[in-house]
Amino acid sequence: MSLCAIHRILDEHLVHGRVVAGGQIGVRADQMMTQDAVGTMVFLHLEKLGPPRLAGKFAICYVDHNTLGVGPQNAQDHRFLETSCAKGRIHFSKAGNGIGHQVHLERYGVPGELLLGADSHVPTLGGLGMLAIGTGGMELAVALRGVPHYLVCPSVTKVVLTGKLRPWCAAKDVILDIIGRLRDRQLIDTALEYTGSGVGNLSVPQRAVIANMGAELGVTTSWFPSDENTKSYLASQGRARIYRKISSHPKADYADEIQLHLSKVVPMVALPPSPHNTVPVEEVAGIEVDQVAVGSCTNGFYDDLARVALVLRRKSIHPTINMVVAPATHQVMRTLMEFGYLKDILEAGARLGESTCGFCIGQGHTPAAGWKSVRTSNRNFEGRCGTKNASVYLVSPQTAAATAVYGVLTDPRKLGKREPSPKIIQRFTINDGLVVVPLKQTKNVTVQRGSNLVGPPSIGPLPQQLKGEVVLVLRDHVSTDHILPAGRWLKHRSDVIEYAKHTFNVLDPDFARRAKRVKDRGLCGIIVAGVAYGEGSSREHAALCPLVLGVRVVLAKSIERIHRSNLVNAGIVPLTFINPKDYGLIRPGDELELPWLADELAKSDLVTVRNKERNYEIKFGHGLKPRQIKIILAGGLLEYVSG
Ligand code: MIC
Ligand code: SF4
Repeated sequence: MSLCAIHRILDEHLVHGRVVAGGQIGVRADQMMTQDAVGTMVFLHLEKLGPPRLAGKFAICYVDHNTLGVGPQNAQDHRFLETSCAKGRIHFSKAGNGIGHQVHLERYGVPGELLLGADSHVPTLGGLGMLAIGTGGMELAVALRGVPHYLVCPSVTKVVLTGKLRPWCAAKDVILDIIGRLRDRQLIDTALEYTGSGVGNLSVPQRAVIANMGAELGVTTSWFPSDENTKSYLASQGRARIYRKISSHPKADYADEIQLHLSKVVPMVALPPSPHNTVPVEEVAGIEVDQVAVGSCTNGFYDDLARVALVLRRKSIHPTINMVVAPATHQVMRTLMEFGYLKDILEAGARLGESTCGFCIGQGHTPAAGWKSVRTSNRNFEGRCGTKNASVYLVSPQTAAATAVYGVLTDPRKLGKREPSPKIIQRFTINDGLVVVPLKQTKNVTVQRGSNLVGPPSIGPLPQQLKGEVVLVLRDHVSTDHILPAGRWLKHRSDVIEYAKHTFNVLDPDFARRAKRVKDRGLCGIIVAGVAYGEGSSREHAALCPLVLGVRVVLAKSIERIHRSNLVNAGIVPLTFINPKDYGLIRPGDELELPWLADELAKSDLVTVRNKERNYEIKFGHGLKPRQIKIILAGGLLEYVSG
C-alpha cells in the first residue's frame, strides 16, 4: 500500500516519529502564518523565548481581525506587530490587504508545502494542494523559533467527489452537505483528502471554500490535489512557476471513505446556533430575514462576490434587508471594481465592508437583538456576530443574494434556470503594496509596545497534587467563542488579564468573579464539560484566560484538537471521562482532589479524581503523549522549551 497524499506530505516534512495514524510526529514547516488577534500573544511569547529563527522559511503576520479601531488598542497592536515583524524578519500584511487565508491563497501558498498557522481556518490552503494545519499561538511561536511542530498524525478519510455542480449550487453547499453527513462522527485527529473526477470540476477558490469549513468538523486538515486547475489559478496570480502536480495515489490506504455526487448537491443552510445544523434551504425557505452579509475567509472570493453582483444587477435589495458585502482581499475589491461588479452591488443598496474579517467576528455590522442574519461565513455560534440573541444562518453567496432580493430566506433556484457566470479572469492585477517585506538589517528597529500588551503569567511546575472546586459544569459543544467571546471584547486580545474578566460571559456572566473567589481561597478552578469542548476557533485565550482565573483542570467528555493542545501548552490538565455517565455525578461547587496527579500522569493512563464529601472517586483518561506530559509537568510549553 502507498501513502495517501496527506501522509506523503507529512512524511516529506518529518523530523521525529513515523507517519502512522495516531502516533505523535514532529514536522518542520515551510511556511508559518499568524494574524493580529492571536499574533500579539505570539510575539509576546517570542519575547520570552528569543528571536525567530527562520532559516530561510517564509513567515507572515496578517492584520485582518482587530481592525475596527474604536479606542487605541487596535492601532497599538498593529504597531507592535509591525515592529516585531520587522525585528524578526517576518512579512507583515497591513490592515486592508485582506483576510490572511485568502491573501495567502492568492500570493504565497505553494502546492505540496507544509503551512502552520495560528488560526483554525488555515486549512483553506488545502484548496491549493498545500498541507495547512492550524495551531495555537504558543505552538506557532515555538515553530517560529525553529523548533519542530508536534502533532498526532491524523488518520485520513478519502472523500470521493464525482459529477458537476448544478446551476445555483455552490462549493459552500458541498461542505454544508458533508458537515451534515459527518457531524456525528468522532473526527479529532482525522483529516479529509478529496479525490475523484469531480475535483476537476471545481476551481481552486471552490476547493478552498470546502477546505476552509472542514474546520467546523474539527478535522486536522483538508486537502485537494494540485492539478491543471491549480496551475491556471497560479497563472492568474502570476505564480505558475511554483506549480507542482500532486495527486492521491490510486492504491493509497485510507481509514475511511465517503462518496459525494456533486450534481446531487442542493442549496444548503446551517441553522443557528451551530454550523452542524445543516438542512436544504428549500426545507426552511421563507424565514423572514433582517440582514444579509457576504464575505469572510469562506466566501469572499472574486467569483463569490461577482455572482452576488450578477444577481443584484439592475435590481434593488428588499426594503427590509440590511446588506453588507465585504470582499475578502484588496485584490478581490480591485477586480470587482475593474469589471464593474462593485457598481451592481452598491447600486442595489448594499453597504461595502472592508477587506477584513469584520462581520464574521462581530467587528461591525452587529445585528439588532432578535434579528435574523443570513451570512456566507463559517460560524454561527451564540453571540459570535456580536449580539447574543441574534440568529445567524450560514449559506452560499447565491442563497445570500436571492435572500437579499426577496427579503426572506430563499432557494436561489427561484431566480431562474440559468445562473449567470462571472467573467473569467486570466490574470488578476497584482499589487502587493500592503505587505511590508522585512529588511535584512534589523539593528535600527525598535519594537513599539503599547500599554495594553500583557501576556500570561508563569505558573511554575505542576505540583504532585491539586485541590480544586468545580467552577462550571457545561453542556456538549461549548466552543471557544463561548469561552472567550470576540465581538466588542476582541480588542482585549493583547491583554489576557483584562480579557479574562470576560471569560464565559456569553454563558455565565458571573464566572470570572466566582473563579477568582475560588482562586483566592487557595483552590484551583475545575471546569466540567461535555462533548467537543473547545470546538471552533484556535484562540489560545480560551486556555490562557481561564488560567489567569486559576483554572488548572478540565474534565470533559471530549476536547477538540487545537483547544486540547492550547490547554496542555498553558499548563492546564485536560482529562476525559472514561464512562460518560460519571459526568452526571459532578455538580457545580463540588470540591475535588487529584491526590496523585503528577505521578499518575507520568506513570499511568488514568488519573484519580475524588470527592471526599460526596464520597465518589472517578478515574479519568488523559490520553496525553509523553512530550505533552512533560509540558504539563513543566508548567506549560514556554517553560518546557526554555527549561
Ligand atoms: C475565528 O474564526 O474564530 C477566528 C477569530 O479566526 C479564530 C482565531 C482567533 O480567535 O483569533 C480561529 O478561527 O482560529
Ligand atoms: Fe476571519 Fe471569520 Fe475567517 Fe476567522 S472565520 S479568519 S474571523 S473571516
